[in-house]
Amino acid sequence: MSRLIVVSNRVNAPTGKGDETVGGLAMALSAALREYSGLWFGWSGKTTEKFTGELNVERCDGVTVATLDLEETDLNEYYNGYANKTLWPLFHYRQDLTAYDRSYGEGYERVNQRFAETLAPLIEPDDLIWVHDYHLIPLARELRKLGVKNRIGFYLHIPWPAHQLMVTLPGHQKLVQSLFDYDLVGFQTADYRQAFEEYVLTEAKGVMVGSDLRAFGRTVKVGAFPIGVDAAEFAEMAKSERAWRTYNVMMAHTAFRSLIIGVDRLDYSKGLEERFAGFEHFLAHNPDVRREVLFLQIAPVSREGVEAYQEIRARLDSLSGRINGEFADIDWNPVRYVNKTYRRDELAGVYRAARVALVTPLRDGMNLVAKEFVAAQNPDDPGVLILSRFAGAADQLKQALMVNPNSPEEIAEALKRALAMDLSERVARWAQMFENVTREDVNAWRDAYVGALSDVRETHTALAS
Ligand code: GDG
Repeated sequence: MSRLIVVSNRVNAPTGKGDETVGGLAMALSAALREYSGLWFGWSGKTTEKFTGELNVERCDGVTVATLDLEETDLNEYYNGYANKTLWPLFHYRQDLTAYDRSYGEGYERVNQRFAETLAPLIEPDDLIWVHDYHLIPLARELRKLGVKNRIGFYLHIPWPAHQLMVTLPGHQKLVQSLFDYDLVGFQTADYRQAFEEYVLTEAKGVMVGSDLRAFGRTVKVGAFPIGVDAAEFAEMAKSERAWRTYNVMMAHTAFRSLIIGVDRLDYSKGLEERFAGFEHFLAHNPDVRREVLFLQIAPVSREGVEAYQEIRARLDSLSGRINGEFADIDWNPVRYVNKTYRRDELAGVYRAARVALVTPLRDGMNLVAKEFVAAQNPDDPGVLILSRFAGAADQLKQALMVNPNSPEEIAEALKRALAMDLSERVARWAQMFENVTREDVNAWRDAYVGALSDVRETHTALAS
C-alpha cells in the first residue's frame, strides 16, 4: 500500500490523551494517517526570524508530523493576508470583506514554494500526496516544477464560489490553472464541483472528458466528497463520564428550560449576528414561552490577527449584551455567550443536553457541528437540528428544519416549531440523519477520497513523456 502524505496549512495532531480541543478536521486527518501509515506536513504555527526550511519531526499518537516555521512576513501576507483576507471571504461570498493586495498574492506564492521545497525531499516514488484547503492551491504546481511525479490530490474544505464571483479575483486564471497540476480535485458538494466546472468550461474554454475536466493542456479528475465526522466515536463520547458531568451541569443550570445551542468558530461566515437577531425576534414575538428557553452560544475566537474578526467579536459582545439587557429577569438571562474552547467530550455533553441546535452559517463548506450534534443525541429523546440551507451539510441532513439564515423571521419560526415538536417527529427526523452521519462518516470520506486518488493512473508521468 502506498504511503500517504497529508499536507495542510496547520498541523494539529491530537495527543491521544483524550483532552483534545482540536477541531473535527484535525481528528479526521489523523485518523486517515493512522490508517495509511504516513506523514502529516505543514506549518508549525511558529514564526522564525529567517526562513531556514528546517523540519521539526515528531510522533504524535501514532502519526508522524513534520512541520516548518515561517517568517512573520509570510504569516502576514500568506496566512492573515491572501488566505484569510482574500480567498476566505471571497469563497464565502463576502466580496465586501475581500482584500486584493499584491503583496498578499506574492506571499502566498512564496510560502507555497517554501512548502514545496521543504516537502519534496521527503517524498518517495510511490507516495500519495493529499493537499488540503485554500491555503495551498498552488502547491502541486510548485512540486511539479521540482520534478515530483507522484499522484497529488487537492481537497477544498470551503465552498467554491459562483463563476461571476470567482472572476472578480485578480489573477483568478493563474490560481485555477494551478489546480490542473493535481490529479484529483475534491469538493464538499456537487454544487461546488459544478461551480468549478462552470468556471473551467466558460472561462478557460475547458471540456469534459467523461467525468474528467480538460483545460490548460491537462486533464484532472473532479469529484464531490462530503466530509463526515467520526459518528461512532462521537456517540460513544456523548456517554463518557466527562460528557455526563457536563450534561448534568447544563441540565442543572437550565433549570428545566429548553437549551438551544450554537457552537462555531467566531467567524463572520457562521451567521452569528443573524442568528442572534433570529433569537431576539423569537423572544420578542413569543412572550408566552420566552422564559422557557436559554440560548448558549459557544464561539471560540479565531484569526484574531484579521480586523474583520476583531470587529465581529465586538459586535457580538454588544448584541448579546443588548438582548440580555432587554429581556433578562432577576433569575434568568436568555443568552449565554462564551468565547472559551471546550474539550470534545464536554462539547458532546453540551450537544446531548440541547433540545435545539442552531447551525445557521451564511455559507459553509460542510459544517461538522451539525453532524456532531446529530451523532451525540440520545436516541430515545433526540434534539432538533435547525440548519442553514447554505451549509454543505444541508445536502445530506435533509430532515433538519431548514432555514434561510438571513431571515430572523424564519429562524424564529423554526425555533418555535422545534421547541414544540413532539417526540415521535423528533425521533423520526433524527433517526434518518443519524443513519446518514453514521454511513457517510469520516472514514467513508477518507476511503472515498484516497481510493479515487489511488485509482488515478500516472497521468503526469504519461503526459510528461
Ligand atoms: C472548515 C470549513 C468544513 C468548535 N468549538 C469548539 C470545537 N469546535 C470544533 C467543532 C467542529 C469544528 O470545530 C468546526 O468545524 P466546522 O465544520 O464548523 O468549521 P471550520 O472550522 O470552518 O472548517 C467547514 C470543515 O472545514 C471540514 O471540512 O465543515 O465548512 O469551513 O469539529 O466541534 N472543538 C472543541 N472545542 C470547542 O470549543 N474541542
